[in-house]
Amino acid sequence: MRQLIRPWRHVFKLDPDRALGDKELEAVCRSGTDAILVGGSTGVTYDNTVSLLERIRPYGLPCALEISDLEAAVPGFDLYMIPMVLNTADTSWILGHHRRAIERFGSLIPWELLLTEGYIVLNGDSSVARLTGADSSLDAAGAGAYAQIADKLMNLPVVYLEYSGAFGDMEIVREVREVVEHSQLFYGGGITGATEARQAAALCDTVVVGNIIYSDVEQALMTVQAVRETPQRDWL
Ligand code: 1GP
Repeated sequence: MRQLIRPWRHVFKLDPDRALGDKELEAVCRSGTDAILVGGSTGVTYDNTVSLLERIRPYGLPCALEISDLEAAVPGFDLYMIPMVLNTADTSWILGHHRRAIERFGSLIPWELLLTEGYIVLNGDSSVARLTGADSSLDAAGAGAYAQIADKLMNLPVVYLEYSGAFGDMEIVREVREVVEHSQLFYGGGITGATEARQAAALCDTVVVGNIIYSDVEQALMTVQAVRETPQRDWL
């Protein structure tokens, strides 16, 4: 599964709990993005996840489910991304929900389709920060330390810098870039057009675009080309 996501430079994240018209969904799926990630912090259910998957499937691009609620573990995705929030004191978001999932689903879990994401939640005003009790007041050294825990101690395939809803501090992102050697570095948060998309793409392996799809799909579509045109710099 690491190989499947390796080439992903641009990903659209779709929230099953938010309405998106057929025309807009088609534009997103035909935009040239590398993959669709389905996920959200609240209101994600089995039924709304199934119905979104059914609408995306005809377009034939890779489709991953980011599991944030056990009730919404829907079969049929290409890949399952399992968040572990590293910067929270609430261990249920690191191990607790994961333990419950394994106790509940046991041998039904398709381990070969799972990838773990080491989440570092950096926007204190976001739903994900409130939900998980994340300590978002980290400076660059703190974020970099968590990133190295994911990259070097835990050997996680993905480090996810999550600024959901607000464009991040690129100095923090840059410092994290410099210390992450093996994990694929995802950035998500507040990308509303080409300019932010380019900045994030220069520093990160994979750029995730969410909210703007729902408020200005044309701007969202511009981010695909912007990411494509941006070379990843050689940071190390
Ligand atoms: C959210 O990282 C993604 O989980 C994308 O963030 O919705 O702010 O684009 P936005």
